[in-house]
Amino acid sequence: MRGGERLVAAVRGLAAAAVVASVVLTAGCAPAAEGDLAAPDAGVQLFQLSWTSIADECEQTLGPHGFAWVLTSPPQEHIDRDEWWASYQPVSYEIDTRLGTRDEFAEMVRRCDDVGVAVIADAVINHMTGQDAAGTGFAGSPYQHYEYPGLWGSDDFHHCGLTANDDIADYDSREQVQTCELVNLADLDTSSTTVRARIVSYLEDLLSLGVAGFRIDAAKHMAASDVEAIVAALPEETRIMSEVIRGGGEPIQPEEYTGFGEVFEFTYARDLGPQVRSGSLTDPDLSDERPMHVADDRAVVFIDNHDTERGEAALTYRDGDLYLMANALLLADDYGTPVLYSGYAFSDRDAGAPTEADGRVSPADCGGEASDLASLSDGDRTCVHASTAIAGMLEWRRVAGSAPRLPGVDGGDAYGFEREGRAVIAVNPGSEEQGITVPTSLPSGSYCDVVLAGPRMDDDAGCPEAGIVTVADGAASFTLGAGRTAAIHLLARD
Ligand code: ARE
Ligand code: CA
Repeated sequence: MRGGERLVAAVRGLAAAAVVASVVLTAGCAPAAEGDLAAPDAGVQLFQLSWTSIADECEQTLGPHGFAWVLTSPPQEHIDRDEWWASYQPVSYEIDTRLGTRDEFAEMVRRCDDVGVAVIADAVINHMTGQDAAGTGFAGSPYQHYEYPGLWGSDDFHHCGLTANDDIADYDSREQVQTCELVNLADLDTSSTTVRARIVSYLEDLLSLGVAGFRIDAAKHMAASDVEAIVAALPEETRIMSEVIRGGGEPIQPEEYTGFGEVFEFTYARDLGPQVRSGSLTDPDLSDERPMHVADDRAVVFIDNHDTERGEAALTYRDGDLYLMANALLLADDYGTPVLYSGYAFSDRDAGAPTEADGRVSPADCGGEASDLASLSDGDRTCVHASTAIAGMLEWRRVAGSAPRLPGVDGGDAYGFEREGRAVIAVNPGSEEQGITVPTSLPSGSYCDVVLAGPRMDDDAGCPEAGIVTVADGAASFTLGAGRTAAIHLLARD
């Protein structure tokens, strides 16, 4: 039995115990499937966290809280610079970086797998470095812009000849975007079969260490047919998540990359973030086809990532309660596969994670708890993935399972919706306390808010007074302070 199956089996054991309890509570009226719990599906990006620290987080938090996978920062040798983005300038495919050694990487994969958490590695395969001067990589490999001894020579790169310096200047030109250089990064000729074969052997090496799949960095900058040819050479079960930022009016669209894997759907956060910020939430399109979104089973959705948290628009850890609210709504939705983001506080967008004297990123331990987002200093980890509220919502999501999202209701600034017959969420992005009543087919009774109290199914402690939510006459009644999120599910009766 693989780690994931073991975890599901353990969770099913818990679910069975919950069924027994609820049968007593509901005097035998519970539907037969009440205790069914969907397998975990949510992931988390642990940005610039060392391999050993990720392994610790898998055991302490990700496995127990029910994350299915973790996305790491790029594992290949990179340029030797302090900025975080050094990770995105490969020098060789040696697994030796500021985040740890090859052995540490392999050990991380084993430890995460053992607690049911699959590892997805960030694969930077569109390009090598953007350095004009010769240099030496983090693990000691010498390089020049177009020369990587034993790996690549000048002929292995595109020299697009379409712009003055061969850099991408116009995102409306498919040819520029895919064959010129993204911010001066030497662009591999991914149409070449020898280049593809070498990239495949790098990805196979990571698979041999046990990774389950890859984020394909800058996928938009490779023709979909090039990425597809690389993916086709990998085992069929390899999970692929392409980064194709949806650009208004750009010719290259995420849909081109859905034939061979999932894609990060940037529209999701662009829609939800401003709504949460403005305090005026409305339902997304609840049909199977959401406009400007890839199909449900192809979408990886998120509130922020390491790029967007450095931009203007996204909700980030800086938004505190509203950030947690947006992440709770993400986990509550029935569209796509959610990935949370957990990084570190910064005031300089380029600043790397704190490092030791030897240049390796310092160990970081969340101690099983999220940080207080309102009082972080530069370099402090946000530890969002360890939040009680998120743990509660991960449980909520598994209880909601495949139940459809029903139309939401507004109550002043508050908003809420039900996952039919399974779970209800309500949020108050406004600045004053607000009551809201959400219609629901949950049985009447007293429930416990999993955002406040955390997962309930393996917790025998009573619900804190502030977390009790009553369902009566087909409606759940919430009283929500400013910025508060509350969520109840079928298996969290008080
Ligand atoms: C750094 C310096 C540059 C320097 C370069 C070379 O900042 O000034 O020229 O090094 O020395 C990351 C950082 C970059 C960094 C790079 C390499 O963000 O700042 O450059 O690493 O170290 C486009 C791409 C998309 C890409 C974003 C950032 O389409 O793929 O730009 N995202 C991924 C990663 C990044 C990473 C890279 C790719 C490169 O997530 O973290 O860069 O590996 C519209 C378009 C988008 C476009 C966006 C921004 O929205 O639709 O396609 O995204 O504008 O231009
Ligand atoms: Ca390219």
